[in-house]
Amino acid sequence: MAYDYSELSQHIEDWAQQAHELGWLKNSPIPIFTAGEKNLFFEEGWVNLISARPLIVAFMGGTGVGKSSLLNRLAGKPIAKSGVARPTSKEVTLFHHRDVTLPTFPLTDIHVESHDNEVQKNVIWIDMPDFDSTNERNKELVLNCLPHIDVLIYVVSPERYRDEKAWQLLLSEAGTHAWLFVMNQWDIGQIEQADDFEKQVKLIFNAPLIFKTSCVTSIENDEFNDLSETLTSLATQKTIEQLEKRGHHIRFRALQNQMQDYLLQFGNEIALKKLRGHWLKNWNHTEHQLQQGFKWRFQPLAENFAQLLPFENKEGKNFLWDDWAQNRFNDALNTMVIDAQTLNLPIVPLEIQLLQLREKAQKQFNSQVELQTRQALAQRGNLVQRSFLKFAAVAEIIFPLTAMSWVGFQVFNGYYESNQTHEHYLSIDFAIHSTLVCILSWLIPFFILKKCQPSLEKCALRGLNKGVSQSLASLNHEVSAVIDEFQKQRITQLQNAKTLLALCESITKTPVEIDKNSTLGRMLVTEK
Ligand SMILES: Nc1nc2c(ncn2[C@@H]2O[C@H](COP(=O)(O)OP(=O)(O)OP(=O)(O)O)[C@@H](O)[C@H]2O)c(=O)[nH]1
Ligand SMILES: [Mg+2]
Repeated sequence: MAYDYSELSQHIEDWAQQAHELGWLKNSPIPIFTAGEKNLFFEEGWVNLISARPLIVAFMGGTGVGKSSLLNRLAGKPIAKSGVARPTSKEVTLFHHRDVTLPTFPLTDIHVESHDNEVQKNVIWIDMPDFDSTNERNKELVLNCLPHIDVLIYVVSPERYRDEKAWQLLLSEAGTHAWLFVMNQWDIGQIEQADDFEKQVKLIFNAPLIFKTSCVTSIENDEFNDLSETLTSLATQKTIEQLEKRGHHIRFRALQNQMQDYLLQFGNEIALKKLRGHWLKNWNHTEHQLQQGFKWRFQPLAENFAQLLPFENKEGKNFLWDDWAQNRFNDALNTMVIDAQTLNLPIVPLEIQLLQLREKAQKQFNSQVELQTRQALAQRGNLVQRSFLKFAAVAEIIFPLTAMSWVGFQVFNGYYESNQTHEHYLSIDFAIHSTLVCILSWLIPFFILKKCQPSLEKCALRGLNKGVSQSLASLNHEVSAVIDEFQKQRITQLQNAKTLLALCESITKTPVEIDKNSTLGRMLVTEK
């Protein structure tokens, strides 16, 4: 799929931005994403007679090597400040054909001059301030311009061809631009100096194009015209397209490298598995500690319940889960975060989710324990106990009634029989026994009910025990759910990152073909 650099870089930037905000990436997205496609030095839809966009060529190098003098020579008039004061140039001078429509520059310190030389129509020449002076603003100006330049002319003088700062810039930017080299002030140069400079440049470029020029005194072997012709001959649609394609390629590769760095920040599945294992161990210890720490408060709390006193303690705080318990829980969670860090997992998304859990732990724990205790009080005893007690309550009514009915029947029957047989009516023994049967049939179930009914205090104790165990288990469950969510988010982020990386790779896998023996090829560092 053909993909526009700015479109993909925007996707990556958006993705990296949200991933950074959610804590998955340590640093905010690198500036390469925001470099954008828009060139600083010409308007995209400019109206003129030129078919291709102009080639943007800039002089760079240490102070006093003659960059401004070279541009002035090209212009045939002193358009850029040149002099003995160091550094001389503090602004960018832009020299262009009048047909080229220039944009409104976002940068200040840009001085613009135009010409009507048809030969130079397709080239925009730029004189930049020095890169090695003490003036930081100059350096910043150069760095701002760099991404928008096609060809950099590295200017040195016989005296200053080993300039460290300019050389470092060349090293870091070698792969991203096309380069030409100029040894200016050749009127005062020695052949050994030129050879030494060439040797130095060949450390980076296979067959560099080096021109020797003199801007003050005219000399026989001056190569200024060759330099100018080389550049004007390069300002064709084909070269510009090749350079642009290569530029995209390089930037996609930079995006790709950045994405690969990002992927490393997500940790791996094995680390996540280990994190779960560490948490379980850690929690077993904390859970035991918490249970031990709560126990001493069970008895006074159960007594409070038995007397139907309010649930809160004197300070009005909820019972059981106090600062001590919160600190133990926080310690356990902190240990997990440290473990995650040691296992190279991103900790911020984990911390964000754990924060909610830390905040709600007290409320959740206390309300769960309270509910369990209330339920235990409402339904005293276990199922067997409760069924037996129900039976005893029914028996307390049924048994005496049955006994009384039986005694009544015996009394009636005895009276009837004694009338028939004229024998004694019921004996004293019967009266005593039947009274006893009636009393016992009520007394036994009553006694069972009285003795077997669990006390409120006992029920409260049972409820507290059960509530604490259940609430701690549910806290553990919630932490596991946080790890699950963390894993889920990690997979989603990783999938998005891998899709974007695959897009970068699909673009960078075919290198831009430029003949390395051509003029342009000699100006480029071979892509690795
Ligand atoms: N001998 C000799 N002197 C030169 C040549 N080119 C430039 N100069 C002198 O070198 C000095 C510095 O020239 P500039 O063109 O201002 O140098 P620059 O590289 O633009 O310097 P900055 O703007 O400070 O970065 C001036 O005095 C020029 O006259 C040359 O070819 N030969
Ligand atoms: Mg200058």
